[in-house]
Order: sequence, then C-alpha cells, then structure tokens
Amino acid sequence: RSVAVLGAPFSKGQKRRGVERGPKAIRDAGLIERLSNFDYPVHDFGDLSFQNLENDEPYLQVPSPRSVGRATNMLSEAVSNAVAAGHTTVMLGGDHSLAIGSVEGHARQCPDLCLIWVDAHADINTPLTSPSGNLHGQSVAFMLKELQNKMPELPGFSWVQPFLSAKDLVYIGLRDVDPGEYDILKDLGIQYFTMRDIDRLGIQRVMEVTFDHLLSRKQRPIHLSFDIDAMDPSLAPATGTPVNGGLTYREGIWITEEIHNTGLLSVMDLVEVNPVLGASPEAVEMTASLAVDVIASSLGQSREGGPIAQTQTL
Ligand code: DIR
Ligand code: MN
Ligand code: MN
Ligand code: MN
Repeated sequence: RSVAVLGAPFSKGQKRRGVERGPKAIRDAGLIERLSNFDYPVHDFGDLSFQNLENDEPYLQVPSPRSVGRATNMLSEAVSNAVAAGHTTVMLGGDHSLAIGSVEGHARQCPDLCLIWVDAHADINTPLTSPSGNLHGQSVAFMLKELQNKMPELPGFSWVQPFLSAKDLVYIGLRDVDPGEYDILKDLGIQYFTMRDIDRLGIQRVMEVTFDHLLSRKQRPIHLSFDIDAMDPSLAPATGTPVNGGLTYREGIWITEEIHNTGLLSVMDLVEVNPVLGASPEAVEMTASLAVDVIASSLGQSREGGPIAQTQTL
C-alpha cells in the first residue's frame, strides 16, 4: 500500500478565517517526515487551489453555498483519483464541509464504504434546521439517502446525490448536538456514542460496538472523518468551535489504533485545525502536532513498537 496526502486549504464552510491554513500547520508539525518513517511510499500531492467566487450570495441563512459546492466538487475528484490509484488517502482540512467532497469521491470508488465520524458535533443539520447556517455543520446531511426529501436544492450542489445509508455511519465523541440534529439522529436510528457513552462504556467497548455495527456482516472500506475538536480543548485549543469535556489523548489514539488494526482504513480526513485561533504559538503547535499523531496512529504508528511502528523521528 501507499499513502497519498492531499491538502484542502478551504474555510468558507464556516465564518472564522484561518482554518484554510490547517494543511500548512499540519505539514509544519512534521507530518510528511513522520509518515516517511513508515515502510510504504508516501505521495504528497500538495494543496488544491480554490479560486475566490464573486457574487456568492447566501441561500436562506447559508453563507457561500457556491464556493463550498465548487470546493467540495474539486476535492471529490481529487480523492476519487487518489483512491483509484490505490493510495490510502489522507485529506488535510480546512473546515469540515470538505468531507462532503472527500466522502463522495471515496464512495465513487468504494460504494460499500462505511463512515466513522469523530467529532464533538454531529454535522447533520440541514439548511433548514441549522442554527448557524454554516455548511461545516451540515456535511453529513448531504450524504444521507434518508434525508433526501429534507434537503432543499442549494446552489453549487447539483453535482452531489445522496449516497450513504444511515446504518453505515457511526459517530464518536459527540457533546454538542443541536435540537434538529438530535431529532434526525433518533428518527434515523443512527448509531452514535456521545462523551457520556464513552464515560459509561469505555473507549474499548465503544470501538467494539462500532465495528460490530459496521463490519459484522461484511468487511468493507472505512472512511474516517476526524474533526480535531473531538479532542479535549486542553489538547486541541486551535480550532473554531471547541467544546469542553472531549476525548483524552489516549482515547483519541485508541480510536485510531483500532481503526488501523482493522486493515480497512481507506480514506481519512483531519479537519478544523485553525492556526489563527491558538492563544499562543505553543497552542497552535500542540494542536497541529496532535493532528500528526492522530494521522500517524491511523496509518499504523503503534505504542507497542515493532517493525512498522518505528516511526518516531530520530
Ligand atoms: C453547530 C456547530 N452544530 C452548527 N457545528 C460545528 O453550526 O451547525 N462546529 N460543526 O464545528
Ligand atoms: Mn465537524
Ligand atoms: Mn466539530
Ligand atoms: Mn500495521
């Protein structure tokens, strides 16, 4: 196997600028060097370039729909190509609206994929339920077949048709869910683990039930969409919507180690690192270096050592 790294410096799925510098911050924290210690080739495809769109008027409350539609469409092509070329693909965001593109592009190559969404937020508002209007809080709604008749036609999104079933999705880390999102999670019977569930069951059991839910009938490719705000803000302060009471370092790494150990990880997103929002350079470095650890662990860096795991830069 080989790994492809693809940067998506895009921030118009939410209102705070700076998250478009996430890919650079994660690279500056040593991502490529860390991955180059693994025993497979790493292809850094650099960053996509997104042009500025004039006259991108809001749709209802939703800002920049055409910009987000175009960026996610571009990303979808790029991810689809990387997966078709046989790479395990890592997408660096950018805000979480980008997942519309990465998961759709992945699904074009792997229609039977399943999705693990690690986040403080469910990102399943529709444009009609969203309290903020921000598209990074709506990504999953564009994917789900069950929400087709709840989604208005947004300018910029005619390229995407729903492709995922609610049963093929699991959330981990939720602790800030909007009322409309709660109704959708319950109505569709989506499997989700809030921080409260993690407190009750422990992260080991949470991952066991996750894989049981997604993989017990058949083995299939995994898409991991990892929002850095799933981690506790003490570990990941440089992000747009931090929420207290998040994943510990060890819970986060347990999740990614277990996903690696399935052997089924096919594409991952690492999103919402915003270097402009850190209170100090140290806060930014801590967040970006945590992102590197999460990615490396997803790709096989292990706390147990062993030949493939000799990954720390010497
Ligand atoms: C809130 C916050 N649920 C919204 N969402 C996100 O705007 O829809 N913050 N994703 O990261
Ligand atoms: Mn998110
Ligand atoms: Mn989030
Ligand atoms: Mn391994």
